[in-house]
Amino acid sequence: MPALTPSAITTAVEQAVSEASVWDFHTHLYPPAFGTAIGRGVTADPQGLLLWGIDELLTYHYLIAEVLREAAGDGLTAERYYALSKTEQADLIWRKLFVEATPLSEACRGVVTTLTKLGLDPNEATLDGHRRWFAEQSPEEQIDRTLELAGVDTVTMTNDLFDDNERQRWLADPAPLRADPRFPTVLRFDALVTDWEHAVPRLKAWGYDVDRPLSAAAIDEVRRCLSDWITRIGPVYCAMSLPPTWRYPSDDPGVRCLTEAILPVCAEHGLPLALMIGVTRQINPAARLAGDTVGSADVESIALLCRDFPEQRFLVTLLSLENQHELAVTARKFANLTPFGCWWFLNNPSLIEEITRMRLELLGPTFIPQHSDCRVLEQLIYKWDHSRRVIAAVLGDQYAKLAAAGLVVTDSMIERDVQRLLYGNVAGLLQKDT
Ligand code: REL
Ligand code: ZN
Repeated sequence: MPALTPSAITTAVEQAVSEASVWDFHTHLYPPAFGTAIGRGVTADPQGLLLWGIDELLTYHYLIAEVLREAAGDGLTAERYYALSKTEQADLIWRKLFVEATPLSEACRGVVTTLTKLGLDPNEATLDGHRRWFAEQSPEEQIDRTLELAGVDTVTMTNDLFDDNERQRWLADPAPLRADPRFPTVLRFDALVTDWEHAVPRLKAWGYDVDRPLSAAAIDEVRRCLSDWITRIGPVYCAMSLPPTWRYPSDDPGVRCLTEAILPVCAEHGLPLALMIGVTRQINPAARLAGDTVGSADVESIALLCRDFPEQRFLVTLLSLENQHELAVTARKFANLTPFGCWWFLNNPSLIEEITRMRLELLGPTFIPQHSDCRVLEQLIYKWDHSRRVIAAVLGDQYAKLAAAGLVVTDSMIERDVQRLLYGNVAGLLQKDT
């Protein structure tokens, strides 16, 4: 293949990145079998887990945090906001953040990108027309349309053992919940490691004979619980999020649960473990989901865990910007550690650019640049559109530097790398065909 010129490199990278299929490594999205509240032909399930449509897009917790700031001068408080109906909440957010103010933030711009790509006008003064359009779509066709527009092939779910609503659905009938191969499952169980005291009564109520001091018999019961759920939901990996205060090693029952129950079960089933570290939950409880914040994690704890469990594959994302360099360097030391995504407060173009550049320079193509963390289906459209542009710019610069250094940069080289970064690295780690 002929060497590409500098301007041909830019075009080739932009095209390859915009056209590549994505495996989204971490989302909070679900297929319609988990229930949904709206849509043509739907039996409305108000507790349904599939969130989609204009009201959900606007009441995303990122935008709730923003309207609470924007409208604080009008006397809006979290209590007053949550006392409104969902329709009223969405109307308020539209008016305050999109009509009376310019939607300058990344989360606001995301709504603009999403509506435009769906063929809807983001300049409307009210939401009536948008609501009518969404009500006419069936969830199935909206999933197909959204995945097509976003260029996303696979949407990894988060299936939380401690979520009563979701657990009941799995206990009732698991088959339809794991029937759509576009939505692989993930077993998530934060409380086992972050809140053992509260996990104990829950596990007991589910028929697992555990105790607070975590006796050897209780460890066996935690293992039995995890194995039962792995059999029931068939996850592609296990996952947990941890606070910035999390440390390893430690005598803490949560850490013992990790090393004596979770990691042995992951090993037995050949499952990777994802650690999402750096979230302090509910710093502002009144704001509910919008009330979580960020803190710096202890990267040495991750290094020691990777050292002590060399056969275990760890996928790690950290919430604070300050941790990113140390994480990338730690990944150079431990081949069983893969950094993934620019999580939550880092999912902004300026930060994605800095982090992706750093990871590429330190790790080459051996990381997962992004995951969407979407909670609302159509967010896939903007999150991947915005991230792809940044990833293409960073990659393009790196190829240009390589070409200037004397390497023959070709189309097939670019296509191979882009495929790895957006799909193949995830598929390889989860041991699926690429
Ligand atoms: O999976 C998590 O723990 C977090 O990503 C979520 O709790 C968070 O609310 C999410 O919406 C962030 O993007
Ligand atoms: Zn998440």
